[in-house]
Amino acid sequence: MLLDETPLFEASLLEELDWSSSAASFSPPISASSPGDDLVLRPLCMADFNRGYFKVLSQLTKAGDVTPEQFTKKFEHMKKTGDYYVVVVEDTNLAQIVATATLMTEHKFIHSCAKRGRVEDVVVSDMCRGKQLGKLLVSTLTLLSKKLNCYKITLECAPQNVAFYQKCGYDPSSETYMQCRFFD
Ligand code: 16G
Repeated sequence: MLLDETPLFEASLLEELDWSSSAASFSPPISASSPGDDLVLRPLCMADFNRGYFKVLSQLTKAGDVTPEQFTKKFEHMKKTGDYYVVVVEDTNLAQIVATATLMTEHKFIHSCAKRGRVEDVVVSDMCRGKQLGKLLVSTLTLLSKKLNCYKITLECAPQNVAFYQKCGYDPSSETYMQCRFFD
C-alpha cells in the first residue's frame, strides 16, 4: 500500500496566517514556520501513518488498531470533503510525529450560511511536552479558522485543560457540553 507525502490540505494556508491577531504569546518565540529545533509543523500526510501518528493519538484516547487501508480510506474522505485540517509536528531527526491537532469546519445555514470551526484531537507526545507545541498548534488552527471565515471556533476539554485553552484565547461557554455515548 502506497502511503505517500500528499498533504491533507494546501500547506500554503499555514504560511498566510495573521499572527498579529493571535491571543497567544510564546517565550521563547516559536512560530508555525519555526516550531523548534528539528521540528516541522505541516499538514498531515498519508506517510505519517508510518511515523507514529497513531502512537501520538493514543496518548489522548483509545485510538484503535487501525490498518493502513482504513487510514487511507478515512484520509481520502477527509481530503475530498475539504473540511478537515489536521496538522502535525514532526521531529525530523526521528522521523516521528510528536504532536497533532485537528480543525474541522462545519457548514451552517445560520449566520448567513456561515461555517463553524471545531478544534479536535489536540495531543502532544509526552516526550515533547514543555515546548509550547500544543499552544502553537491550537493557535495555528484558530487563526486558520478565522482565515477560512468561520464565525466562531469551539472545543471540548477536560477541566484541567481550561487554563491552557484560555492562554490560546478561548473562554468557557455558558453552554454545557452533553453527549450520548454509543461505544468507547
Ligand atoms: C478531548 C478532545 C477531543 C477528543 C476527545 C477524545 C480536544 C480539544 N478535545 O475532548 O477532540 O475527540 O478528547 O475523547 O482535543 P473521547 O475518546 O472520550 O471521545
